[in-house]
Amino acid sequence: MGVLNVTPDSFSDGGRWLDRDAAVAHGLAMVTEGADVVDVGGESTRPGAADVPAREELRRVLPVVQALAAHVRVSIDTRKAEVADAALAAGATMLNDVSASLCEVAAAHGAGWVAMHMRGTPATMQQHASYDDAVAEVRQFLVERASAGAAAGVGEVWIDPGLGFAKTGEHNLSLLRHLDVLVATGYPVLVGASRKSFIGRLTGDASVDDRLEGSLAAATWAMQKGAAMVRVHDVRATVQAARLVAA
Ligand code: HH2
Repeated sequence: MGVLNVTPDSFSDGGRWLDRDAAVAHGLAMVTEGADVVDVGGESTRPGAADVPAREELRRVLPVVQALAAHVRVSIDTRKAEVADAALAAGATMLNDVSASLCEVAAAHGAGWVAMHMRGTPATMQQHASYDDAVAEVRQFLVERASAGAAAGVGEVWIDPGLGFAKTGEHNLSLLRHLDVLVATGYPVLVGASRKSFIGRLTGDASVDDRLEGSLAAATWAMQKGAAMVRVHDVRATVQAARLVAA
């Protein structure tokens, strides 16, 4: 899954793909590099990010979703039902739902649905990074949400531990270390570690543009532990790693 943030402020690629044509070209380039899905988002969810009004989010994402849907499976990364509904109507076939609350919208469109674990909102989530047992609590939340999605009629339910969302670096590492616990639920697991700050911290404060090797290690680890998909910025390099893991 290649990341395409049509935002001015995403932590790693904010501002680069705000122009529609540049965003579509980047999406198509990721397809050429081997992405199976392009994940289009119009609101940054980095810690402390400001909310974006639905109208602005729609203005950013809809033309990009429309243009890419003819070429590749498109997923829409949003927390808003209104944006999800419009993007799925415009050709997206997967709803990447970091709020894990929009299963009805996915069901209404016959779309796939990713339930990601988070607490609070991006503005407040780092205040909620406290667990007795992060792996067990994340698992319990995701199984409950996934069952709700299936009951709502979603035929393709994914789960995602939400690395960096209401989590410390230690929580992220624990979830990666015990990813098999999520895989054992039977739901396909999506993991997004790409370029996240815990990778920077573990690699001598590598800047966001300098985390490729750490990101590849995290993606390779996740795939080897059974993740069915990884959400990444660097598609070409990750596809090469994925082919080796698969072989
Ligand atoms: N991470 C981000 C955004 N969406 N969706 C899923 N399912 N899993 C993730 O780990 C995930 C996600 C954050 O990364 P990014 O899109 O690069 O940045 P921003 O939120 O600043 O746009």
